Amino acid sequence: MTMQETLRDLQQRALPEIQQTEHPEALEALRVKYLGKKGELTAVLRQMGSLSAEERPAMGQLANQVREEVEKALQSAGEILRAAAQEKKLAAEALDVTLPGNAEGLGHMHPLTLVRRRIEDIFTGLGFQIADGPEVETDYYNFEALNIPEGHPARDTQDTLYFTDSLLLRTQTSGVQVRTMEKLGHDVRIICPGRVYRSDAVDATHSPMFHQIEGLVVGKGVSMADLRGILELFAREMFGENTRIRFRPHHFPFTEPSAEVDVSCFACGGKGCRLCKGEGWIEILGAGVVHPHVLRACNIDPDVYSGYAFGLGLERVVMCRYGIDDMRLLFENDVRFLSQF
Ligand code: 2NM
Repeated sequence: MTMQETLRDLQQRALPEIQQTEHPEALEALRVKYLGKKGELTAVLRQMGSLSAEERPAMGQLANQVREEVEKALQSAGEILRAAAQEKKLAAEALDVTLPGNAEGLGHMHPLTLVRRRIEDIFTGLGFQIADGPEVETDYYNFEALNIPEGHPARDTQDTLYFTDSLLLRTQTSGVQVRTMEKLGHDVRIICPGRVYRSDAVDATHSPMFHQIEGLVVGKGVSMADLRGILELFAREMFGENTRIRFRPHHFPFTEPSAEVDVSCFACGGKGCRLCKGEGWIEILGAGVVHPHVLRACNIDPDVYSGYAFGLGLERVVMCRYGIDDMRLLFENDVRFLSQF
């Protein structure tokens, strides 16, 4: 073959080969094969030295034409391949923006939170402040200041979770009330919602952690009658305006006199039903007039000032209110249960 024929042959093979290429890598391989440093065109150009001075310009021109043709073919094949790849990618990523989205559930309050906030609303509406304090408490604030002396059964390690002899997980929120009386003196109107701990095994009615809301009012002339009035208002707000309350005598070390407080059953109105176990009444609170020893421990003169206090178990109120018969449901966080509230 003459050099001219070799060049034409090169072009004739290269162009269809380039046009049929389907992959960018194959296209690059063809560039190397035909135009690369060790490629076919370079090989032909190396032989130019053997031509005469007259032949050389025409051959040079032809070689340049062939190079241009091959480059143009590579260029346009490249563009076509890139466009096709883009098409394919767009098709694969196609997104119908008119489809409905996947709605994320917003979630809502846990029933314990719902009822706690309801109770907080009722008492703040009656002029109470909300107080809180440490869950790790000293034996002074959890027991001593509350007229529960050493050796009292309530201090038993079987009921109380101790860290050391004098440091424990609070078994009631009363420590917060003692701290508040120490700080504010004889003008106190608070409720203390919070977690409390007892050394109990888990069953349908017990949990080693549960929630209490305690209330405390201290002032001049504060009496059992005021306690009764406030609890009646609370019960009507919480359980309906026809709700009645009743006091039964009881004993607490930190109050004297003390009472357990029942509300008339809000399911049957007092006639007796499954919820109140035929009683017509449901016990939800403990309460009483703050013991003089407790006031004195807080530097409040019991001959001048008096107070009342009460406490309720939040889980119990939630269970009564929603007819839940197993406390474990409140702590297992099963969404199928929780989503009903
Ligand atoms: C209850 C029942 C009766 C109570 C007493 C006090 C304090 F600090 F004033 F002495 N705080 N909470 C109290 C009284 C709590 O829970 C069933």
